[in-house]
Amino acid sequence: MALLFTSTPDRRPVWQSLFEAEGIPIISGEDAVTDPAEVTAIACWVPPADLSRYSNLRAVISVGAGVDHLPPLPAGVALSRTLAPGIEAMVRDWVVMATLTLHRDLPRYLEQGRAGTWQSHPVALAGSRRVGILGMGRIGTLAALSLQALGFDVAGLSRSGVDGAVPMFAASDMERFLARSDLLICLLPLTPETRGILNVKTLSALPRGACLVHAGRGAHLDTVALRDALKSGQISAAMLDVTNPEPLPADHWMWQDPRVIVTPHVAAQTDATEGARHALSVMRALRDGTQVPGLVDPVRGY
Ligand code: NDP
Ligand code: OXD
Repeated sequence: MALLFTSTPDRRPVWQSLFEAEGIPIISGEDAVTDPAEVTAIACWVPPADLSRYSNLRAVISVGAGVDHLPPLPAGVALSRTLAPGIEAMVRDWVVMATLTLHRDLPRYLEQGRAGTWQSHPVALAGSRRVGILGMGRIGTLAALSLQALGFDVAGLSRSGVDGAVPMFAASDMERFLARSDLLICLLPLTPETRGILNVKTLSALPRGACLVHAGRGAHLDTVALRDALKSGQISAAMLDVTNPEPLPADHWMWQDPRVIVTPHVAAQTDATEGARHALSVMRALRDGTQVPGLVDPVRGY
């Protein structure tokens, strides 16, 4: 029973020492595999192309929170996404930063600053800004609580719409949710249902002049729809951590538009210790026959 670790080499020493301390064998890199039958689980961002050589493989662990980049796994192989408080807190921090950036008109002041223009504009109270969070899972809920503590009028939307920390809408009530979102935050997983969800129809359903904060996945957003919405004034500004494609080409219009701020998918990075701890919990579950933590439902896709 061993874990094959194929993620970034700089994390290997931390993983190695934590696994050694627990007495669970770890193999660093595919080149180091001598007997593929020993591999019980693989921790990776992208798994090895040929999984069929690992005849005793029982789980693949995504070293991130998202799993949309992974191919379908062979039958009987569980998919686990890394559950780590650090990932959730980092994305929460990025979302709070982006929300305040747009709420306090920073793109406009940065543009004015480049022209040497000293000019003030009205400042709205946080409580007058209705924030809507699309995706109220582990990260959406954390972000909602922080934004609520800052005074924003926060609501959330999930597939089920079950009660949460803030007023909730179900996916079937999307229009009503969008109509009350002056600032829309996307924290959805990418699934067949959510691909392209930020499109002409949804952006048009927001109040005029709404802002967009997006840290889900690039393929949620139709960038042509965003460009048109910025042009018409339907959307006033956007801050994005994820794009389609990634990396965003150097000549992409979004880099040039002063109303759009892009960060290069850095809202969160998995801390090596937290990632290794999650993988250890998966290995223990496989050993003890208990529920694998972070188990992804292959039908729902998250
Ligand atoms: P969770 O699985 O905990 O939560 C997902 C949420 O999305 C749930 O509330 C779920 O609803 C909701 N949802 C799923 N499908 C739909 C749908 N069709 N319509 C409406 N709501 C839907 O995920 P996390 O909070 O941990 O992570 C969310 C995403 O954040 C990740 O999948 C990833 O894409 C992104 N992410 C980005 C990072 C970055 O660096 N930019 C870092 C980490 C994550 P329900 O509760 O009813 O199931
Ligand atoms: C993740 C990410 O899914 O980095 O963890 O986006």
